[in-house]
Amino acid sequence: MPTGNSSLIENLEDLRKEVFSALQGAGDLRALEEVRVRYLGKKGAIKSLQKGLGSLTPEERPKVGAQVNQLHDEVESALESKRDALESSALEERLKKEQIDISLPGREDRPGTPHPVSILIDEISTIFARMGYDIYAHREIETDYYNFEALNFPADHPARDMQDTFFVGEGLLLRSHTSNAQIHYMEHQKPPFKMITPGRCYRCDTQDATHLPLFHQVEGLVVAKDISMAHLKWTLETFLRELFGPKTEIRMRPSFFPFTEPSAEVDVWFEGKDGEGKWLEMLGAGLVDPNVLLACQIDPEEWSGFAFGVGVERLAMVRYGIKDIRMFYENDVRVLRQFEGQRQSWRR
Ligand code: FA5
Repeated sequence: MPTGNSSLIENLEDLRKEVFSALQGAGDLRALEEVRVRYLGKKGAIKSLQKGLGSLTPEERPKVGAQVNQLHDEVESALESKRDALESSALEERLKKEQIDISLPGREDRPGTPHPVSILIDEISTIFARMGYDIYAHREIETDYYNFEALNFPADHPARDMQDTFFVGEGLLLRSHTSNAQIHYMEHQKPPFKMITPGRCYRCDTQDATHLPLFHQVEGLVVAKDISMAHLKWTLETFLRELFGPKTEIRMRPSFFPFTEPSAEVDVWFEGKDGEGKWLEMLGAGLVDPNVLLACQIDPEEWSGFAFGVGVERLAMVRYGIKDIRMFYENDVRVLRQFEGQRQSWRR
């Protein structure tokens, strides 16, 4: 700290020049902050000058003190304007970098679409609801009783081998068909009634082009007076014609299910684009076995019924021309997006 008045004033002049050239040289906010700390900080040059004023004579002190304070204020306001200038140029640069190209086309907002199997279940439900059917749903984790026994599959009967089952312990299994819902429904409803029950089924089947371990069925059940195979055939024909068009032909072949007697497999005639046609198996059906009615406290002397179970993915394959059933669950959006808008245009 210089002692004499004149040398201190000279020092102040040098310091002023030094500070202002440092301010000019500060190219960004960080450099500016360094300048502030160096000259105005607690241990900065101007602050030390202010602290040193005490060693001056009482005559010198007010004059020199006023000059030091003036320098302090000048530097402070110069720092502030420099900070403003640097901040606005930094902002400008950022805006330039982040500029939005408003001529680019916007990103398309694509909210997903229903899965084709859901679309089909919806359509099937609509068709049957129009015919006065109740739409019913029941559980997928089931007891042996509802999946087999009440449906007239006695324990150890070879008919159980027709459905490779996932057992999940404690007498429970994943239902292998939607027929379990027939029993639940009949335990609570008095005939006459008509119902369908769509839902997931599980079988320990090896996956291939027509089989999945998880698939969907729609089960139908009608119990009333004097129900015959003619009612069943008319119902299935009406349903399949609604779904595939009015010229659709079906045929029934004798088959076997423990819970229907007689039983039938139902095929649909499909003509390919090349004009060649073939029968495709779509579902199982038959007249409800009297033992099933008895298991649900319904008198088979008074009531009779028909039932059917159709595979939804198999219907969807034909409907959408998909050759491999696994494509429905690979979740390739290029496949699934083809069904956008199908809900509105499904009827031929
Ligand atoms: C049954 O499941 C019987 N419960 C159907 C039934 C109901 C008959 C009421 C009589 C009265 P089936 O095992 O054939 O039958 O299966 C019926 C349909 O489910 C088949 O025609 C097929 O379309 C579909 N399906 C069966 N297994 C699979 C599988 N692993 N993957 C995809 N679809 C399948």
